[in-house]
Amino acid sequence: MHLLKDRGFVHPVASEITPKAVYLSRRRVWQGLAAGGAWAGLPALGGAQTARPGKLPPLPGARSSAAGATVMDKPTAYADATSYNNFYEFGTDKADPAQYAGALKTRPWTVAVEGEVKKPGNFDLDTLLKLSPMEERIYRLRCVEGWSMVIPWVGYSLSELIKRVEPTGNAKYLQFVTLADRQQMRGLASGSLDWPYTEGLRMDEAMHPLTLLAFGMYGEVLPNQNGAPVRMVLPWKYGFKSAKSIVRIRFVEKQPRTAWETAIPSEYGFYSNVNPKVDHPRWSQATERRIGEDGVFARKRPTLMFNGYEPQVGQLYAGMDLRKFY
Ligand SMILES: Nc1nc2c(c(=O)[nH]1)N[C@H]1C(S)=C(S)[C@@H](COP(=O)(O)O)O[C@H]1N2
Ligand SMILES: [Mo]
Repeated sequence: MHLLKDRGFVHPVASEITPKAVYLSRRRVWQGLAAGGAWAGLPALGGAQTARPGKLPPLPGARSSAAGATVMDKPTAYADATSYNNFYEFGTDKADPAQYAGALKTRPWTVAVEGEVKKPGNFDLDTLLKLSPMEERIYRLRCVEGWSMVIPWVGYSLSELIKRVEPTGNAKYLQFVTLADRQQMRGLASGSLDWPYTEGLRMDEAMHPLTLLAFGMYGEVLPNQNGAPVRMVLPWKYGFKSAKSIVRIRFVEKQPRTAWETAIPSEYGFYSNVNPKVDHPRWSQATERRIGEDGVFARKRPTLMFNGYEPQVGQLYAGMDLRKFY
């Protein structure tokens, strides 16, 4: 996949970040409201912490008790978080997902859970939504390109799902496979990655309480461009580990291939933990720019080890050479 580099599709350095205006067209808003009926069966959960943008059906969650789940930083504006995205299935420009992800049909939706588990199965979205109480978790998300956001996600720990399918002793890793449908995703026509987009985690990472299976953000269901109807959020890893629009979760014995590692192994590894001391081969990872803090005078923030979640996750990597396992 060297084509990727040659065509300039690979993550560029985000030297200038100018979030575009919100691209949610009137049509998208109406689609969202029309879809509201489908979400009406959800239990009403009180305690939402975030003011709703009023764009999509509500999906509130109670404030999470998971350690490290509440960040004091100010959340990124909804308009920015939903208009500056990486979702290559809809194009490689940051504005493409907001413009084109309206074509994604998020209902009906099924996630196949298979492989080294005693209870494999196809989980439809309604089943997943009711599997565990919804929690709101404010997480930092640091993209490998050098920008970051702070987003109030809604979901629950992936461990809740993992426990229910009862992994066998051979289950050492998880692979996440996301939707690849040419009818709905115009970006698939370009060879920017080997589709479907895949990601992976070691079992202990997948079981960590911070590892979130997310269905919503800002108190509402996920906008399509942010990975509707269900995605991962791994706050201590670079953003590309957080796979969007998941259709399959595979429990496997060997470390699975991932889309970015396959495309450019010299630049993207399996672990991809946020680490200010390990530079990307083409740029430094020591600092980051927070989306929404624009302009020439906007200060760059120092990037924190494990994106600031070191107290929670550092132990997972004790004794590992993080230069080697990047
Ligand atoms: N299926 C899929 N998931 C994906 C991507 C993608 O291109 N396809 N991009 C990743 C990258 S590089 C980032 S930074 C985050 C961005 O998530 P956000 O748009 O919700 O901020 O999604 C990740 N998940
Ligand atoms: Mo990213």
